[in-house]
Amino acid sequence: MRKPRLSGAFAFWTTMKFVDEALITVEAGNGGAGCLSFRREKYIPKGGPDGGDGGRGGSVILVADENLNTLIDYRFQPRYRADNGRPGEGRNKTGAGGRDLVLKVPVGTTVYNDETSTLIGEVVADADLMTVAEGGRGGLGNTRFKSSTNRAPRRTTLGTPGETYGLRLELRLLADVGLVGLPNAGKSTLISQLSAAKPKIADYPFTTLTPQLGVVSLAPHRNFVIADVPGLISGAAGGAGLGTRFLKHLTRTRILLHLVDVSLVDNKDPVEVVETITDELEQFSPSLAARERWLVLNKVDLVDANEREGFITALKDALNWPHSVYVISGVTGEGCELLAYSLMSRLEELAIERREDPDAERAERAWLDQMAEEAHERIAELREIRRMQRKGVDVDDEDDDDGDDDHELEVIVVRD
Ligand SMILES: Nc1nc2c(ncn2[C@@H]2O[C@H](COP(=O)(O)OP(=O)(O)OP(=O)(O)O)[C@@H](O)[C@H]2O)c(=O)[nH]1
Ligand SMILES: [Mg+2]
Repeated sequence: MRKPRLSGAFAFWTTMKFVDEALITVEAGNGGAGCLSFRREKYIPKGGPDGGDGGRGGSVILVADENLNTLIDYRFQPRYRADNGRPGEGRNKTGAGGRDLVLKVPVGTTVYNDETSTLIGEVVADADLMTVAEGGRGGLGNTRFKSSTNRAPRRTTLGTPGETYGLRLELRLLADVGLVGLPNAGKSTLISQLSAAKPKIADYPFTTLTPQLGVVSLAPHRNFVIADVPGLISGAAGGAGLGTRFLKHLTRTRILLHLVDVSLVDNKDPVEVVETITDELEQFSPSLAARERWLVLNKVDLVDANEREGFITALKDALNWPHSVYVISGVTGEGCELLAYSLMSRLEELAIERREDPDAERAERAWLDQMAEEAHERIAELREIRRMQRKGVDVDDEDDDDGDDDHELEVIVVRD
């Protein structure tokens, strides 16, 4: 097969540490105090009140920046504070407002309140803004309290404190296509066949320990991002193997590719294998399991050439799959080009649908939100199970002692 070539924009690659989670504290500025002051002017012995209001405290605002693809900086500096508002002054001068603190985050960053674990929001497009801590209001100067009965009020108020929150920032890899399958199904081999990504490939399970991204570039402006995540095994939803926590990276994809090893070298029945993965996806997030998922029957080079046609036809009949089914060999490249172009066309079709039909766009957004929510809940549940297990409390779920969601991910990122 002719390997899809990388176009200019994607020709430059680099590998870097990719952090997909960060805990930060954000503190908005306090409002400035109101001022107590009276006019003191020549020839006016008893001037009225002229204390101005305090200025607003600065807010902490997140802004999406498409040039960023990591939250790593937030690991090094976890605390952020916006300026306080200045106090009011005489001559009815309002105090200067505190400057807002604007923090750049990658597009796709989701923000949670870390204490309550509630979703605050997400920045989805370049330059999207989200206020995460509101600055305090300025206090009132004594001018405000002037009335017909009190011409010389000495009352003022303090500004209100700025909001302070502990936030958990999460970044999902933004890929259009996500790969799922058992360990050894050939996911990494396929991504290396289709893109410039060079993931580790080996003949043992769990070669891939962290998600990897590759860009499949067919022509200028015709490219998509494909995500390779660690393999799933039976019981993954309960934490077996590497568990399902990496699946959250697939909750932003449009199409899932489900790779199935059809070589039968390990004596696994492909139909059962497909069911295993479907079950695990369903337990993790029913709406992720219901996503458009193409079956990719892989390692077809290992099937005897004479029996191949009959074998594949029988297998397709047995699977009775509702979406597309492709037959490939990630190693020889057979069928890979057709798969890549079909994915591209389908992604373009879906994009046009979303652009032209507001209902389709709304439905897709709702679906993405639902997947993100289910994933978040399931991961929180698993975290809780692990916490209980560490405390020695007996829980029904499968043992899962990998314990650490906090690792760094190694991915290949794209620089223009
Ligand atoms: N003959 C043949 N071997 C393949 C094919 N695709 C993958 N393999 C082999 O299968 C083994 C596993 O491939 P990987 O790409 O590492 O599989 P994976 O799904 O990424 O596995 P994990 O990362 O462990 O989940 C390697 O030895 C590959 O060389 C194929 O199409 N034909
Ligand atoms: Mg792999």
